[in-house]
Amino acid sequence: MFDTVLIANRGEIALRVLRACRSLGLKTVAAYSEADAALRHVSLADKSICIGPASAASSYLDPSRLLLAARLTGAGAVHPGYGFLSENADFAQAVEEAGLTFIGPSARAIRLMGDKVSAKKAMAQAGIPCVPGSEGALPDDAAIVRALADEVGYPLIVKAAGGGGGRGMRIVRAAADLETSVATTRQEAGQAFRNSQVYIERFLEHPRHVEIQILADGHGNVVWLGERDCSMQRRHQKVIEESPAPHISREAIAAIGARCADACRSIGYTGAGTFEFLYEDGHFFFIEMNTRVQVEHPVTELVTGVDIVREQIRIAQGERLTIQQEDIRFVGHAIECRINAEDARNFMPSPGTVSQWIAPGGPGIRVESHLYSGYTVPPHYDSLVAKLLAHGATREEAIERLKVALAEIEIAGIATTVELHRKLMSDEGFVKGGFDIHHLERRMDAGLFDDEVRHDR
Ligand code: MV4
Repeated sequence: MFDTVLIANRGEIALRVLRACRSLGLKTVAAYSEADAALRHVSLADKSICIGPASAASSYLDPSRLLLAARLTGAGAVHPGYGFLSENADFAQAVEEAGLTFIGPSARAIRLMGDKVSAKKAMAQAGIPCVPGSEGALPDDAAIVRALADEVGYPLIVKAAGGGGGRGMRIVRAAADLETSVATTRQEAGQAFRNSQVYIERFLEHPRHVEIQILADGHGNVVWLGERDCSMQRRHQKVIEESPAPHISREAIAAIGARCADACRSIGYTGAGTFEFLYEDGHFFFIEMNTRVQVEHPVTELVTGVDIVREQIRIAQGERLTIQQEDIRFVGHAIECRINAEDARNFMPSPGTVSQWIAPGGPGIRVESHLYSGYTVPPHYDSLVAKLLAHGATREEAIERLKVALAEIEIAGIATTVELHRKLMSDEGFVKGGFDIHHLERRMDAGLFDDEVRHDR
């Protein structure tokens, strides 16, 4: 079994993985790009190795460089974090074929879920409720497509089998637009994903995004760890996540959670996983499964007390889950604010040197960040620089704690989304809870930042 883990990622998640490794007595190797030598986890790791230039394509996205780094440093396992190669089935397979352990599901499971058509088929088969749709990829025959679309009804959404996370989709509101929309989505999908297969679903107009976290070991043990409401998003980028999802009954969550756990057992899934659902009018509709650890996993850690990254690594070691479903108690309410190095008004990236970083603290506060005073945020990668979480006995207490923390947090030298979060903590829709996936964009269009706009004039 492995005693050294290669961390094939950067930023806050690399630090999170390093901490989990240390808690298990494992050694770590930081594989970093030329732009990332100053990262916190690179200094903390037992070994570090530069894998290439700043460009992700020739560093964090290059399987051969990561495998070479593992070989040169004696690492026996690879943790991919999120993004980059975390959901690349070929990479997971290459890691296994090199005699190393991929800390994640099998390449087969990643491949199954990476193709959204096969994922939906497998889940429908396993008893998971899905958005009504074409039940498979669309054929080439225009008349058959027209008939399928009439059956599904309008508005509908055309999605690429190789897409996901908001990439490669197109809404169709009338039959007259069907043929061109399908053709264009197909064409774009062929270019972007080298897979021109597309499928259709009924388009839900005002859903919430509610996801279920699961953990599965290699001994047939599977637990569901409750849900996260990720409806507060803009341009498919989540901004705030929370658990429990406001105004959804615990019975409904327990029912869908148990179904997700059963589905994992039936397909032989192992590792951490997230079932993404759209929730509308009291019903859950499966859309995708994520086969990686997610940015927002600490929300679930706060309400369950389970260390998800530690469990991921233990599962990869062949160990059993440390918890059973009966042991899991959902305590209080947790909310995460994603803090990005961006101008909150237009979400333009704002890389640069952080002249001052002062992390907030206090009861129920958790901060996940690689920042330190003097650190320079490079322009080459995702702009997430910190996650601020609060846990409270109630949702109201979690919001109060976030307000206190957001008032004292200091990130000087770069623009961040801290001010957006300060405003959102007092936004009527957010405070009520249960808003849909379009709320934030609606709210920003309606002038959430009007004060600043006036100052600018
Ligand atoms: C949908 C939908 C409405 N109806 N599918 C966007 C991200 C990707 N995971 C799937 N997405 C959507 N699929 C049907 N049948 C609306 C969205 C959607 C969305 C979903 C979750 C979070 C934010 C979103 C923002 C816009 C659209």
